[in-house]
Amino acid sequence: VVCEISYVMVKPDGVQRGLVGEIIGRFERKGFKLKALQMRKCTREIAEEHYKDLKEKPFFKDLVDYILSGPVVAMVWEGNGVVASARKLIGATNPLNAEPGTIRGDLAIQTGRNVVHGSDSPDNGERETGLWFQGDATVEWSQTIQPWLTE
Ligand code: DAT
Ligand code: MG
Repeated sequence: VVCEISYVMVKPDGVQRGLVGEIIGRFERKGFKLKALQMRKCTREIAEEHYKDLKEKPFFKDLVDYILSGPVVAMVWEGNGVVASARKLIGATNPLNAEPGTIRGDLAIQTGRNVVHGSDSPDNGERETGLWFQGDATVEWSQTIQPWLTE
């Protein structure tokens, strides 16, 4: 039974740069299952709660302002190992250190504009999904290609 989910988000720079399809496509082609998708402008409360572990960092305010600077595309992806795999697909926090082939390695040049977020643990996948998709249930559906993706 699959129960692991990752909260993935195209940040405002990714939306403005027209990278939404490119980023969603990488997770879709990998084979993970899309459970929720919404374009939205978030509130300061949600942005601060999302990044609460970084509250003491000197860049916290700039980070929150950046997340609020335009719409984001919020997603939930499901699959065994999806959290760690999504982090690999996304690449290192500093895009200059991110491997070519990763989203940040291919598409970004600065930590403060690194186009995409992915949860760093299964617990945070649940926490962030609850935060961004409050009340809106994620969608239950069966992916008919599933037997061609997993045994
Ligand atoms: P990640 O997004 O790879 O999980 P993180 O959780 O450590 O990285 O930090 C969240 C975001 O905060 C990151 O995507 C960009 C920003 N950030 C992290 N470290 C930073 C730094 N040293 N200077 C500016 N922004 C930073
Ligand atoms: Mg993080």
